[in-house]
Amino acid sequence: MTKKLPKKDRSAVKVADYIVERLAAEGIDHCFGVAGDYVFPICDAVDSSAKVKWIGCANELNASYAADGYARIRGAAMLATTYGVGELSAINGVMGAKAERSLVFHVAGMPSYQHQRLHKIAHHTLGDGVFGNFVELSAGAACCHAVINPENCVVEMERIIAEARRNHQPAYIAVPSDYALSPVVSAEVKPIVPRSNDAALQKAMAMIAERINKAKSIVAFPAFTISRLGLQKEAQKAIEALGCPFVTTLMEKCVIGESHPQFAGMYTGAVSEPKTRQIIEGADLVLDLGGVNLNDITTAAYSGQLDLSRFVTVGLDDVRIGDQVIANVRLEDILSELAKLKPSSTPYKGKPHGLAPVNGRPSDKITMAALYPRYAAFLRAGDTVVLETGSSSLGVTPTILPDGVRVEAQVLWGSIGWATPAAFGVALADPSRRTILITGEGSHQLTANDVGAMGRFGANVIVFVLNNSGYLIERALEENPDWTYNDLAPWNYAELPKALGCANWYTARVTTLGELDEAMKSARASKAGAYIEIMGGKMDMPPALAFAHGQLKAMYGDTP
Ligand SMILES: Cc1ncc(C[n+]2csc(CCOP(=O)(O)OP(=O)(O)O)c2C)c(N)n1
Ligand SMILES: [Mg+2]
Repeated sequence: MTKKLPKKDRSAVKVADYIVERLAAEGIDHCFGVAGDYVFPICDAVDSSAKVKWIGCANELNASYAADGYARIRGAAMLATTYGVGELSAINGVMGAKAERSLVFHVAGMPSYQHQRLHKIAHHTLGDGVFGNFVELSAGAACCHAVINPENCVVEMERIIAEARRNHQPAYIAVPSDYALSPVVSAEVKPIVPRSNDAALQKAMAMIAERINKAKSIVAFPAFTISRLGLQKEAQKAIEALGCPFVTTLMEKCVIGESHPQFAGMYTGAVSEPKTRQIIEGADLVLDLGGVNLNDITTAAYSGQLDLSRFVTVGLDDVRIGDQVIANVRLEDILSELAKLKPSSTPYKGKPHGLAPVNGRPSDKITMAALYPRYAAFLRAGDTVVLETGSSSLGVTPTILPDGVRVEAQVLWGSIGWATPAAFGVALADPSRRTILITGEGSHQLTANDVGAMGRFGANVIVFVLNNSGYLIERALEENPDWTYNDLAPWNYAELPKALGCANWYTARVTTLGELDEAMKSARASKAGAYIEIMGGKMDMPPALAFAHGQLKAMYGDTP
């Protein structure tokens, strides 16, 4: 007699639904992606979810950038791609999120387990019956990964989420299409929240306090990770309790309001204001809060002299003082401990950094000297500015901006085209703020098609595209500015929103300051999005770029 098997539980949660619901519980309510047959079960789970909305992008690279932008605001994002062709297109964006510590959950649909087991020759493969070719590649762009099956799904999701949160970097989740439709095998799990070890926290704080007490001069150096983790207020409280000046790099632009009395300016190596440079390079103790990234861009070609032996570096998960590392302490816990300190002396008070005056006559052509102060005058509290790599970011970052403005840029990874979809993701992540995209036209050409997605999903971004007839930053970074590879197809940028289906957007192409001022007013008033093409000079560049032009050997090394 055959044993009677229990009836299949039709009401059991499917793997795909479980993954979507579990990610929704991480505060994610949009999924960026491009559909494809292997990822259909995930797409279906999103489309039928009451919590997560499907946000179709023009391609997977755009979707990965949009997810990065969204994650920067929300703390985490979801990206869905199909096997091979889709996930590989997303790798640059996911890798950028890894470099810049933005938490993107990248879910990729794989061919079914059954086809994998039979080594079928399937589409989107190399035709070799091997199905592990791409997992390693996508996993390389994440800090952890899992190949999901119904048995491991519940446990693996907890492991992945905890590990991604610990590092604040992407996680890769690959799901075979038949498994995605199978019921999950339930397991007892509790979400793992990264926490400090109490003893380690006490030890770290005692060591930091000793350094603080001994130091004659202290400076705080909040890192870009403060914004990624949403710890801006906590960092500000800690810095106020310390009473010391604080300095930022390009990567932390506006992490704390620039009118804060303790703000001592932006550190950009030898091109910093002398006072800023003296404060940080001369400090006995530099309290690096979050792990600042001292790369060629933030240090202006490794110029300046920071003495790393004077640093106390509070990482996301450890504290480093000289050769000593105290593991298992979280940045957020150190910040709240620092906030309890009583400042011993009167707090530092720097001279206020006012906005640069707006200059030029209405009939003047638009120069960079007139453009950047205009951005500062245009921006206001409640704006989130997404800055593209290129001359624009080198023009905006040294400009003092009003309090309440948030800035997002991809300074370290620096993949051009990032900012357009990232602005889309930022806008969806927090519609209560106005998202402003500032990009060069060359970068925009890589990903401009997702201006269509902005229109489709009602992301009312104000887009500024600087049209300076090519790759200005590249012209400036070479001895010869006229190589033809820095030229571009001359698009009619201001016509893009219409062609891409953005209804009721305000659009303009401006060549004079008067036209620019008018366009800025109309863009601000637009209930839908706005798109302004700014005609700039082919070699008109902001001062920071002109400086870099004189530092080519330091940046790239001497010719052998
Ligand atoms: C994906 C990628 N490809 C190439 C580059 C090299 N690159 C850096 S900036 C730049 C040109 C940017 O030009 P544009 O957006 O027009 O800004 P501009 O400097 O002209 O204002 C290029 C090609 C890069 N950073 N990323
Ligand atoms: Mg350009």
